[in-house]
Amino acid sequence: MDRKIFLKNSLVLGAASLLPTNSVFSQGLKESGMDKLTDAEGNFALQSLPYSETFLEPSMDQETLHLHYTFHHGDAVKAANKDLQMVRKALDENNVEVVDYWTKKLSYHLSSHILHTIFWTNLTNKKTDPKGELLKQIEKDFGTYDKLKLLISKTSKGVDGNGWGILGYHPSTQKLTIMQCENHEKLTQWGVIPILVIDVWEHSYYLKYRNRRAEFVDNLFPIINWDNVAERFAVAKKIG
Ligand code: MN3
Repeated sequence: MDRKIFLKNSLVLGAASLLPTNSVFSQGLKESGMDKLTDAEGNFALQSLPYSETFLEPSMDQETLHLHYTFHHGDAVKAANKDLQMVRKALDENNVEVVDYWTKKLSYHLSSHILHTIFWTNLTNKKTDPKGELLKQIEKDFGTYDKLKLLISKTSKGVDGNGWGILGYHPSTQKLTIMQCENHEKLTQWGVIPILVIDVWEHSYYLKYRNRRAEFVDNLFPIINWDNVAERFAVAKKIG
């Protein structure tokens, strides 16, 4: 697609109004406790964004959001389907020599799909703050909300190469924990359920912020949807 057509399409998309709040993302979260990652046939599927592409401006510009969602997240979904297919094909053909390669690819692409799906719902265009049970848990595990902010901000800014800053809840220990994820799948703590994820891959910010990752992370804080984080926290606690 040339740039002219891309911009025209983007404007049309950008003009679309905010989708209903009961989008498939939060619907899936509410009904099953899980984000909707697959379609009716069980294939990994990219769901619609829960808002228009201009909704997060100026913190996140429309062009970045369009490219990020459509191509970075979208292509990861396609690739995860292929990876899984290739593992099955290898088993069918009794060719287990290649499963090592496709298993690693699946881990990378499916983790990307999972984290991006959470990421879109973690953002909104108005300021919110943690309250209620979530705030109590934050104070128990980190002291204050400001200390948590400092920790997740520092962790996100400090990722080596591409990756994520993640706040998660660990049902087994009943604690919130901060993780610094490299790529999409490295440095996890098994069993932790991510409730807030911050994408610090260069594709998240390079068009608008260039090399200034720290500025991007700082500008993301005012648009974090703490209501969505609280909803995720409540679901994660039920699982525990
Ligand atoms: Mn990304």
